[in-house]
Amino acid sequence: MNTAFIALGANLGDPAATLRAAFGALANLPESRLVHCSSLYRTAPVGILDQPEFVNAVAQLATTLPPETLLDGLLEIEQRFGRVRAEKNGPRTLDLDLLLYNDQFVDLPRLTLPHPRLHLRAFVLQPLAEIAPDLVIPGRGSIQSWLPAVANQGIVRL
Ligand code: PH2
Ligand code: MG
Ligand code: MG
Repeated sequence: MNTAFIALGANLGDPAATLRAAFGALANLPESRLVHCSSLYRTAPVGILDQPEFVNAVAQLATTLPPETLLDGLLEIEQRFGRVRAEKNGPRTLDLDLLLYNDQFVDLPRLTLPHPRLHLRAFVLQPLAEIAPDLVIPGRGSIQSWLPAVANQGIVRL
């Protein structure tokens, strides 16, 4: 069994309802079991600031799917939830990002692990630390050591 962490984000439609339904879709991925779901968090947009607030969360999966097959499954779920890829970093009905897969490093055109910006974003670090407080981010160190640096980013647990 492998451990994968997935970031969920949405800021169009009913983001909280979408994320709850997306947890269900993750639970139904083949060869996979949903182990933990974080709380939902209301978060200020990062990058493009002129867009609605996000709701974010993180899920932990136990899976025998290899990383790229899991990624295909995540993209398929995004499509099912009506994702349209318009502006990069712009509004979306559902974004599912593979954050970590065991302690593996992956450097492929369509998949970088660990996710290259996960340690800089409160909307990922806080929900991740909620479900995996003892996590060590490969190449970066303990999740606890990165939390203070993002304490000024607007994020509220729902
Ligand atoms: N996702 C982005 C860009 N900015 N900001 C917040 N708060 N939450 C997100 O999920 C998010 C973002 C690109 O994927
Ligand atoms: Mg993203
Ligand atoms: Mg994405």
